[in-house]
Amino acid sequence: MIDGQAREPDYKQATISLLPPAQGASTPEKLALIIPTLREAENLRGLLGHIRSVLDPVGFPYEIIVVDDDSRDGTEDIVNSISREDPRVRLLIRKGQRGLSGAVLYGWQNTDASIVGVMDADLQHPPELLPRLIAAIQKPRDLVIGSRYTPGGSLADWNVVRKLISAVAGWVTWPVQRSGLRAKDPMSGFFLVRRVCLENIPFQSAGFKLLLEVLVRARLHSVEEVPFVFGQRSRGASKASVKVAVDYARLLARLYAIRLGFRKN
Ligand SMILES: Nc1nc2c(ncn2[C@@H]2O[C@H](COP(=O)(O)OP(=O)(O)OP(=O)(O)O)[C@@H](O)[C@H]2O)c(=O)[nH]1
Ligand SMILES: [Mg+2]
Repeated sequence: MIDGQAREPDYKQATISLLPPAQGASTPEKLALIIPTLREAENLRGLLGHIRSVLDPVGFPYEIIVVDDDSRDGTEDIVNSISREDPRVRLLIRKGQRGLSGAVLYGWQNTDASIVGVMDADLQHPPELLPRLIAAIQKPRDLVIGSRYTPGGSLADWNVVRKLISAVAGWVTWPVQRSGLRAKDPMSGFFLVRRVCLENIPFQSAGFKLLLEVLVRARLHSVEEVPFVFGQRSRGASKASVKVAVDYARLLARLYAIRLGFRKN
């Protein structure tokens, strides 16, 4: 239990699947960009304005869905005031739950868009990259990743220890990733993917590293990485923790077991 109320998903059990559209229903060619938030009010107003100003000139239909885990820090007022003038900006509040991957999956479940994506709220993911990600997925590609490890990308001013941990956490995914679909930055939290590639696959709702599971398990035929520079968070406190590292180790173990045929899901 966190804050006496909110609950992390049970790692062993909790999975979330995206269902295909009901028979006869369509998935409009549209991007649904999820922004998972936990106490990010001080970053949010600036971020939402910034994303809209970057996406509007692109001319590709989009919606922005903030999935907040009941932060009670003013997030609701900020997003609702923007939603009133622009209904493409929506707020979903999860009560009594925690978890980054689960929040993103919940957002994806609550849209009919053909392309779904995610970016952090703390401005470590530059909105200016979004037009390049959209252009790349329209080539077409199944999955497009904002990448810190492809040439031109970097971790900017991170300290050496954090850079090393990040690099090692990426290297250990190499055997579990699929040949021809490997990404240099499988830990990125900034990516777009075609919804059809995800449908009916049970994804783990605990943890932070949904992209790795998408890379290993989604029905992908093409992956492209677009470089960006990952800076420091703008304001507010980091949500990364020891639990995030433990969940990551569990996810890796599970993906290795699936890859080696010891388990199905
Ligand atoms: N809804 C929801 N969002 C979360 C949760 N945990 C983290 N987030 C959001 O996920 C994004 C990434 O979290 P960060 O704290 O920035 O993690 P990080 O980028 O690895 O760490 P820093 O570099 O220290 O910022 C942010 O937008 C967070 O607000 C959660 O349990 N629920
Ligand atoms: Mg961050």
